[in-house]
Amino acid sequence: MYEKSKLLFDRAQQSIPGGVNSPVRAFKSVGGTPVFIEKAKGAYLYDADGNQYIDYIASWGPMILGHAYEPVINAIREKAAYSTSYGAPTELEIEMAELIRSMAPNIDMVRMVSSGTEACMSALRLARGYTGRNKFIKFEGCYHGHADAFLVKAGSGLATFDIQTVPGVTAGVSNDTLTCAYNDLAAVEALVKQFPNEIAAIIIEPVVGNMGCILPKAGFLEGLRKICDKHSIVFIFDEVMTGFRLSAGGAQQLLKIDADLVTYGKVIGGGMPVGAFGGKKQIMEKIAPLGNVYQAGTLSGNPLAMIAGYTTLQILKNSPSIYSELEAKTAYLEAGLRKTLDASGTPYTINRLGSMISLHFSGQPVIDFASAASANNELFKQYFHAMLKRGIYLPPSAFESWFLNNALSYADLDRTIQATAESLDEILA
Ligand code: HOZ
Repeated sequence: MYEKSKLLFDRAQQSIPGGVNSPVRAFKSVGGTPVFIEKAKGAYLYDADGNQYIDYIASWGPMILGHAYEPVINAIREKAAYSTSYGAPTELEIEMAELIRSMAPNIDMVRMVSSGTEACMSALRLARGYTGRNKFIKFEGCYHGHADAFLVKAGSGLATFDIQTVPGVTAGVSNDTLTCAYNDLAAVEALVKQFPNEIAAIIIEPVVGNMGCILPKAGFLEGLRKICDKHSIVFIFDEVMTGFRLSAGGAQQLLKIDADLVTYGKVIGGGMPVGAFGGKKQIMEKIAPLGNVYQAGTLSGNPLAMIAGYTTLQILKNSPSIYSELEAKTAYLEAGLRKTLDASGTPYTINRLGSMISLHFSGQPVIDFASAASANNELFKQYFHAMLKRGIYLPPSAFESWFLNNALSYADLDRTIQATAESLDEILA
């Protein structure tokens, strides 16, 4: 079933570390051979052996409209005829910035970069440059890309592979990274009291996707907003996963909370390498060439990346029904999974908001990293492989959110629910 993938994986390991260009793709924690993808269309992935899968990772978030979405592909094709990069400004970059501002109105200015990592790294530097302070608070199990400062108690691949400290990240850097449990407002208050006038920023995934999907408790984000206002701390929303996915205005709009700086990635690029950070004018003006907080990029605002992102965002902005369709489909999947899991008698928790959802094999509420980590993740590994065998491609880790795309049909969702029933029967027999 996976013969060609196995050969490709053997070959890949000769010249690519671990055979993959990003660790989360390696299936290392679930075991087995990663399937090598040849093509994708709509809601389906096709591997090198010709197997078809219903896709629940959507490239880890970006492909909200489905794969090879024609208006996006056509726009890229048309743009490519005019060259693939200029390293000089274009009108399209202005249009992109204006479109982002129209969708997230508290963003006065925005700078385009090429990844979510770059966006978060730059936003943190900017917050430090703006406040003249060094320390910042992040939450255990949140992942803000792989810049040094963020690799402390981080989620995603670091949680998956249980990497507690990262060789190469100096103590000097990580000493300025303060951490609290997600949803623990009292712990944040204590840190702010312990380090008066030293904390530049609080950065958070407003809805977490990097330890599975975890929702903020009522009042948690509002409480953080108040702390930031009171202590002149820059409040950064990492909307790399939630941006333009939970609503056209992202988590800010859905949860009705404005951050001071927001970072984007994934959906903003429509499947091309794009990130962005933006926010209040008085902060963004500190960025070079207006200010001295230096940040740059040869491929920032790249025309192919911009047209893919611009076309995707235009569609999302002009078709609000996409969000209600995605909400309805994900709620349908959730209800079907709950029914199936209830019938199996397995303890479980499902967390969901909009089109982000995750299943934890735990009878306890999953509200932070400790509760995500204490789930039966061995069972998740078995479930992952049983589903893969049935043509359902889930994230190969319990520490990742599933992302739905709008090309999924109700028949696909029914197949997924049925595959879950069969998988549980097989595993629990
Ligand atoms: N944020 C993504 C997964 N949690 C990143 C994907 C990757 O690291 O390749």
